[in-house]
Amino acid sequence: MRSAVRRLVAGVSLAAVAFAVAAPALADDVNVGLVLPMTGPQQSTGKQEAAAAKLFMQLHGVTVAGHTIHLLLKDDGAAPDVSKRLSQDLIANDHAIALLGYGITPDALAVAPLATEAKTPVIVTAAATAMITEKSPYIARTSFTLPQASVPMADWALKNGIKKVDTLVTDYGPGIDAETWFAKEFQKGGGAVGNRLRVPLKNPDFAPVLQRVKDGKPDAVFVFVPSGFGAAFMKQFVDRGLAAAGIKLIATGDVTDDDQLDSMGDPALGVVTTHHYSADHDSPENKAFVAAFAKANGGMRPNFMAVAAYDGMDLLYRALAKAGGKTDGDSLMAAIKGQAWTSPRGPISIDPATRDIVQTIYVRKVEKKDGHLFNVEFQSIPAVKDPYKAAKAGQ
Ligand code: VNL
Repeated sequence: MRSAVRRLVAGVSLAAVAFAVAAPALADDVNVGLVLPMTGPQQSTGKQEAAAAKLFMQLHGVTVAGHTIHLLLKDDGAAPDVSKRLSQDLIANDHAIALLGYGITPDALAVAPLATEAKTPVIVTAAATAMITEKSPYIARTSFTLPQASVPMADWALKNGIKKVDTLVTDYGPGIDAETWFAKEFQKGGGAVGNRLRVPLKNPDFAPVLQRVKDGKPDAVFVFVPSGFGAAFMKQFVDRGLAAAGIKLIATGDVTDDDQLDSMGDPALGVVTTHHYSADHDSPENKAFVAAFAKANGGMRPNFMAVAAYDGMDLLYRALAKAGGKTDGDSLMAAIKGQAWTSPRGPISIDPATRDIVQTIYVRKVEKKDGHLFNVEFQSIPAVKDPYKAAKAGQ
């Protein structure tokens, strides 16, 4: 088992070397680590994010503030012990100036103490449990937080005649955040929360919990599953007859993930979700991003993981430029705080107080456009801060 992991990792490291051959060998070459699940159940996140980080460098060059960037891609298979070991290697042996990636929450938590100890900036581009950024002053984030996506879903449900909701989430950090923050907001507005159901992260079986939802007859079920599990969930939702029983599906956009949405077919039509990115987002920045991503990756559609990795690279480049080429952790973190720009997803910034992302959350509905399913945005809530940290700060 261990040697199998090592062999895989060695394979990916070779790919990482090939990644960087275009860069000339200069004295001021710097390494940047990208730690992602390229294998295992979370591999769609790795595939999307690695493609997006690579695209950013293709479009913006490999040189910034006098440094030539070498991106070293490592496969952690989403296992936190492997994440930690690979990150330690990148810091100690490759002298990486920053680490990006971390597909699921336990991976990001495993690297937090290393970031603090080595004063190495970690830009979390996937994991989305709210408290991750509190675990080290050297962590910033370009993905999102589950409270950020879930509170607007509760607000929308309250305004749209939904009175009783069951929640169904994956049983770990982000799922518990989604359940907690949806329920709190929905109840505050007068809504009733029925069953609070959870499925394991590994090999989830949706059938028994969906039966309980069906039996309880709520107006809607609010769902979070991590990226890559949406299609399996949607199939069970339909097979178990929930849609036929008139129970509405509302969710964070992790469920109607652009990586899988088009393969879910007509049962996904009409599903309303809240999230920070849709491949259908109507802006010149996004149209250029989607077209370039598709061109470089055999027609692939970028999802919310891809845009977070693209923006993670953008954040690093911006920080290096602002720090005047300084690569120490304190200079880079100071330059990361307060960065603001227009991403393919819309306007974003890094909250200088929390190092977490502030962004627009969109309400979207699955619709068919030119024969393909998309999350079509129809409402937007600008400049949403992570509600968990905002509440703690008394905001
Ligand atoms: C997490 C959150 C992972 C949301 C996800 O997909 C996601 C996490 C892999 O924090 O573990 O969609």
